[in-house]
Amino acid sequence: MSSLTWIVLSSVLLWTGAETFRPQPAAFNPEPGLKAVFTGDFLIGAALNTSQILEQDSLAKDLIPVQFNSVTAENIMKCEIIHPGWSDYNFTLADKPAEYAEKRQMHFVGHTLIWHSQLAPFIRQIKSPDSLDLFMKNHITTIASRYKGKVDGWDVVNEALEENGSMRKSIFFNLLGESYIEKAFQYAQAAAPGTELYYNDYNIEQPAKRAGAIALVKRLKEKGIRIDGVGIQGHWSIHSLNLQHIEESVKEFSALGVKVMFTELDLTVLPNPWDLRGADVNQNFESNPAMNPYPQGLPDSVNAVLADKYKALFALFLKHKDRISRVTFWGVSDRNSWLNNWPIRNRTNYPLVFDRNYQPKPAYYSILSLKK
Ligand code: 9MR
Repeated sequence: MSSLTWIVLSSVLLWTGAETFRPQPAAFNPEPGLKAVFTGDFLIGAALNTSQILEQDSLAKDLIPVQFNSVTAENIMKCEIIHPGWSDYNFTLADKPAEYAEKRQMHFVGHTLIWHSQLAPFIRQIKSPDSLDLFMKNHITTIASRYKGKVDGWDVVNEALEENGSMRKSIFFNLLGESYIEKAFQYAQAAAPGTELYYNDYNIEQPAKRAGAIALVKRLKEKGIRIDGVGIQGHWSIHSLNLQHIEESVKEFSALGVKVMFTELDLTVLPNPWDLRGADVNQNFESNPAMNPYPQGLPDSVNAVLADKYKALFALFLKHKDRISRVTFWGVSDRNSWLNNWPIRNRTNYPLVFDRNYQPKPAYYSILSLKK
């Protein structure tokens, strides 16, 4: 092929937009990463999706072990995957996060044993308290025993409270009453005595729900049932981050003698549809461009607000580092965040500290700057 033909051919290919000719962004792997910078303060974790756990995502593969020292499986240890039928367990995928963490000697959080959501369909058919109790016992015993010595801490019960602090009317509560929480922790204790046991929920930094979580922890402790930590999920917004509530919660939970951890941290930058509800309940949020204002990229001004909020949050975490054992982000990069699809599908959100190409955002540097 003459050089002229080669030049013409490659120009045509480039002009037609063949992706393969575009250089991929280089992996970003600064040493030290977040985990090293916060060593001695608290663990820095991330929830990993399946392709990250299976190391099919090459940028993530390099970045995760440098930045994080704790992992949580975002979905693949949940009931619907791990326990699809009464006596049917499927560990093919669920074993992978344990292997991932073990290979890298990372702290590993089991998420989650008892949760009303992402349940296998057969559980909805259970009508008697005894059968549901037996399900809980089998489920927790089988799973917690399998990962004994591999899982460092279990989210034993997830999201058992309503916003007003009362018990959520889940299938577990409806059939077993609030004692299902005690049973869950007792079954977990019996199966994995050396593993930390947590209660995990969102919005429990807010006063009413916080009071419900405090009462729940106290009930367990009064009955001599072990609970080691409370996970405040931390799905927050740059528009309404309430540091005072968070600080009060850290103090009040740790005063109960449990570790406090932030287990699912992300900060949405997008408008919240519920704020607009009063105006028009029939509003079609899905097709409303006002609800997805940054499809092409986050303006610098909003990126700066995100960085400021993360900085203030981590400054608070550092202030209470003696009470906080772990801070886990709910995802690694903006590309895979669940917040691109909730509460409205197909939006472009920017809630994490790594962008869609796993490059650090101003928020990443703002967090690191606290330790300089
Ligand atoms: O991030 C998870 C998302 O991929 C799932 O579709 C969703 C299903 O309910 O669960 C998300 O993770 C949730 C976590 O397990 C518990 N706390 C709230 C999280 C965000 O919904």
